[in-house]
Amino acid sequence: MKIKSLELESTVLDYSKFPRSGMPEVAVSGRSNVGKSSLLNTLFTRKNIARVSKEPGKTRTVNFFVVNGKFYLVDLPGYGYARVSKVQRESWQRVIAGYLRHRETLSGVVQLVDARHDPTRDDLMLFQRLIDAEKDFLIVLTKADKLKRSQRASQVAALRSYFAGISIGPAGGKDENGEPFEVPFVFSSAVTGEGKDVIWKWIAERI
Ligand SMILES: Nc1nc2c(ncn2[C@@H]2O[C@H](COP(=O)(O)OP(=O)(O)O)[C@@H](O)[C@H]2O)c(=O)[nH]1
Ligand SMILES: [Mg+2]
Repeated sequence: MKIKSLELESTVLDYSKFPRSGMPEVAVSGRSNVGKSSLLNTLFTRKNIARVSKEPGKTRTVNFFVVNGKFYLVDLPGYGYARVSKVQRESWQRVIAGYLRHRETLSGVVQLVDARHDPTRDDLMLFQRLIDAEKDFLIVLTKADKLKRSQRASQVAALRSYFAGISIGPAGGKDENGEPFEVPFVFSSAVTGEGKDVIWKWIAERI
């Protein structure tokens, strides 16, 4: 996708203040420090559109970027930051659950997982919520530049085991019945730019 214009339309905390323009949106979600800001900068080919932070867990707002005047790319707050209290964690879970369930204009979620680690408990809870809400999602395995080929394969195997009974495979590929995978994934790197085109293609297909 060619980015002709990009505008941060609003920064909101509260679901009731989410934009009501009716434009379709794709959200980007992941735990703190997963590389979300770096990925957004890569997607937008700009340095520091989304702040790359050494202090995870600070951003609690939801940022609505209008892309090409046509759709929103929604930057959700990072979750799972260790120093966040149980109450804050649960409040975040509630906001996200409500958002996934009730936001009609939400047509897909780009869900980031650190490729070097197993999904966290919060990641798994989010997968479940996405499946329950019947939202399309793309799993983006971040920081892939830090992985060897063999590590990639075992990461994919681990992911498969979490989605028993659900077809999962590389974004753009087909399952044994010739259908697109129910849960597509892609490796990405903010260092090499890997994954960028696949992610944009997936987004473009949802809006
Ligand atoms: N090697 C490598 N490091 C990355 C990548 N993406 C992010 N990082 C680093 O991971 C840390 C957290 O990144 P950031 O984008 O702020 O994560 P966020 O909290 O999810 O927004 C920073 O030190 C980044 O430089 C990547 O693709 N490869
Ligand atoms: Mg960030």
